[in-house]
Amino acid sequence: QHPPARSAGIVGAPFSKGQVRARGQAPRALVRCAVKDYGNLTFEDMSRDEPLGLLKSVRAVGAANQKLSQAVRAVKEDGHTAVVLGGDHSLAIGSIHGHSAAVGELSVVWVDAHADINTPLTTCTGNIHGQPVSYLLHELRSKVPVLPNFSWLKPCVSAADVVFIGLRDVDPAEHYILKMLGVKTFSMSEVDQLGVARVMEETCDYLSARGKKPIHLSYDIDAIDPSVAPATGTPVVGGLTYREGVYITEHLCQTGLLSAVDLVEVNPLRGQTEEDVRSTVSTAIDLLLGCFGRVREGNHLPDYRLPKP
Ligand code: HAR
Ligand code: MN
Ligand code: MN
Ligand code: MN
Repeated sequence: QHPPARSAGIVGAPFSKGQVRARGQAPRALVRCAVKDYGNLTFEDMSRDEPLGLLKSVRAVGAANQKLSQAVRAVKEDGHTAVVLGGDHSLAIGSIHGHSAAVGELSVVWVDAHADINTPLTTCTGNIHGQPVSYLLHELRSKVPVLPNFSWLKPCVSAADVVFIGLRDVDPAEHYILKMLGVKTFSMSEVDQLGVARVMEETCDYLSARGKKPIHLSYDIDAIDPSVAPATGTPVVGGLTYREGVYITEHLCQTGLLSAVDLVEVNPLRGQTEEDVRSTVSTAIDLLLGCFGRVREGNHLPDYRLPKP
């Protein structure tokens, strides 16, 4: 039988070895709507996972993403919109790879304070959550060495099919790469200049000019201002407002092309207070609901009828 038009298939990926700070189990706290729940993936501990140069937890990140890729592919083959609840942003490697394995060429909208496009050779931190985009791009194939537990991964996204929104903490090497590849970016400066409505208009026009491909939204909660979403590993001042953040999801939903969503870097252990955690999680939930058709004017089901007196 065929799943309904806007069903979500949710995969929990409580994986945090793409970064170093304390880890939290965000995923289950986020789940709320009428969905097929594929459960949380479990990731075995790697006993021997020594750093490779600066690179941390390479084998664990590689194995976890291979598993996630298979899970996302299965969700797509069942006909759902895939939702991946992180976990850190390194899991976009498996999520986007699995999505592309199921449906082919993708448009990617990357909403983030960071560009996450360091290569293993340009990273200053060694954290793989700062690198996933470089692993996925055809254009960077020759710049990314083959890493242990990553031999399953083939680049599957073209630089011209990616749009970044919300950038405000970009490393020099990342800036160089973005310029070299001519990647479309809307930093917070452009959000200020154009307004979020025009940013989304231009994002969708730009992507659809290359064909109406399924959209993969990779949403890092740190794109949102830390006054609203503080419980995250690498908060950066000057982010999207709650309203701008939600608008992005509403706009992408109404394209009808939204095919998979990652919601990452929500980390309850990084909140200073209960209220920090609550506002971060509730913002993440509202972003997901926006992806699935909730609009602020209100919603009702098509068969709703007024009660008769
Ligand atoms: N650019 C830095 C690095 O490569 C920081 C990346 C950071 N954090 C994230 N990614 N949350 O979006 O490590
Ligand atoms: Mn990120
Ligand atoms: Mn980020
Ligand atoms: Mn549009």
